[in-house]
Amino acid sequence: MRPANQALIVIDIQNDFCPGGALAVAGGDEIIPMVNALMEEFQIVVLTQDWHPEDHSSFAASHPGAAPFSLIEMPYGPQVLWPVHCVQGSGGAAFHPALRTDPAHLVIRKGFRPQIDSYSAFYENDRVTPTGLDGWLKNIGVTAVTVVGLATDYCVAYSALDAVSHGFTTTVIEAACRAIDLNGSLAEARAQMRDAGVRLV
Ligand code: VGL
Ligand code: ZN
Repeated sequence: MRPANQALIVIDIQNDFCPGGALAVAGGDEIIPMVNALMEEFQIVVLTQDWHPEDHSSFAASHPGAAPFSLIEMPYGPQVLWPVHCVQGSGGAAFHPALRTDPAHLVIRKGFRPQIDSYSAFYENDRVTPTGLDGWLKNIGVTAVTVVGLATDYCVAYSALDAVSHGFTTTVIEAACRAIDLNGSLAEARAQMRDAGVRLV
């Protein structure tokens, strides 16, 4: 068992990010046995769940004429337009049925504000609107986090970068993650994490 100051953060292992889902990450479901086993090792386990209203501004369908995976400029900066995914209450937004959810102590839902996307478990994409996770972890004495899940180059990377910048000793277990890898996004995310002091193992 890991010490009580270490938390496991499991990012977005939802049907829509697994094969057959609306924004499927190749091999997304392959990590589930490893993640289930990791949850047994940690005394604090947090799950995140991407949780969008049906007309969310990160969906290409909300922007007439825009193609999925194109980029637009939002008030907070560039934003990839995604296929409709993880709509609140839909089957696609549910956790993958093979993922054990009973070991979780907290489920953070993110991306529920219509005008802002939220990749990180800590902050929305405007980089200032918090989810509350930083305070929750610090309040219970967590100083180190291990991040796993989907997708390595978006929600996992953004979460790990926020964790390390907020003072948590941060590790990403790459074998327990899978990437979208859009236009070199995986290499860029790995370099950014490394430069920021995230341990990639
Ligand atoms: C994610 C794109 C859009 C993720 C979520 O979980 O990495 N990516 N929403
Ligand atoms: Zn999303």
